[in-house]
Amino acid sequence: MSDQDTPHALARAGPTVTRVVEAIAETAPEVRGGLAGRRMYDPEADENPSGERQLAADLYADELLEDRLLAIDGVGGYASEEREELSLADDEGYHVACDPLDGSSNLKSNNAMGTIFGVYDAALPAAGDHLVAAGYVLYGPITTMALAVDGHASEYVVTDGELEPDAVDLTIPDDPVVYGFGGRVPDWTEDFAAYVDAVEDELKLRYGGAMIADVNQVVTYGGVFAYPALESAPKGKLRLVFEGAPIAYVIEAAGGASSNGERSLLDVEADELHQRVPVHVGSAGYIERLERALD
Ligand code: AHM
Ligand code: MG
Repeated sequence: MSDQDTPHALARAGPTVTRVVEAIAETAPEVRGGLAGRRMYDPEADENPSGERQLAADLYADELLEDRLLAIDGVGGYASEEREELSLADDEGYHVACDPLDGSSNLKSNNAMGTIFGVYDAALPAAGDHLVAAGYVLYGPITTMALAVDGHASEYVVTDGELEPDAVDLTIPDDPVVYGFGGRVPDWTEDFAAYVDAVEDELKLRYGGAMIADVNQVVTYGGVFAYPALESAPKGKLRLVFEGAPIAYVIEAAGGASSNGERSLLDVEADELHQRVPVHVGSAGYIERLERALD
């Protein structure tokens, strides 16, 4: 523990959530180590439930996580972006939602990617107010995990599948620096494009095409990330249960804010497991301005 008065995130977790987080950390080197030979589309695979082609690496990471997480006592279900249905171990217990390889299109160009997870105390689909912990592993030059539990966010280095004990407190800095917005510019709504005009005058662009890596820039330097509603896709691209809500949980614990354009992503109803949602997260002032701009 880095500071006795402010326990880091994992120290705030109960026993089952601790096992979930440790299992994801243990799986991280295997996921990373398995990427090199799995950069191609899986010839056997269909599309994922969102209609996207799956890489061999997407399926590999999904199967590893399902095995490890459902083996934990107290985990009742596993759901992922890569599978249509919830996998059930039991009728009771926490349900864990994962995006096993977020930003996997970056694998071809060898850029950063991540694994996102959310631990819900209700059967999925469930809204973000049922999250008891959430986080992400970032496969960058270093493997790190950002974890939020009980309103507190910490970053760990993952070494040989273990979380290094020296956690760094994650608090979004006061003076925002970076922005990154997804979707094709001509496909943005007029109101969002007007907001971007103002943001571009104030912040510098950092966009790499993997939400985890782009959000981690915002957590580190302050600023705003969005994958907004598009003219061609009014609900955007990202999925609420696997991506939007877990990221919002981390960002809000780090002192930032999240929005679907109207309200916190943690307050958006989850009607379907794979439903999409416009995602805007980052420094609170930028999210307030975004909501005013889209009003
Ligand atoms: P994925 O989970 O299938 O990889 O898709 C999500 C990714 C996000 O990481 C990223 O923000 C977005 O898709 C980028 O989309 P695009 O390549 O269409 O700009
Ligand atoms: Mg993703």
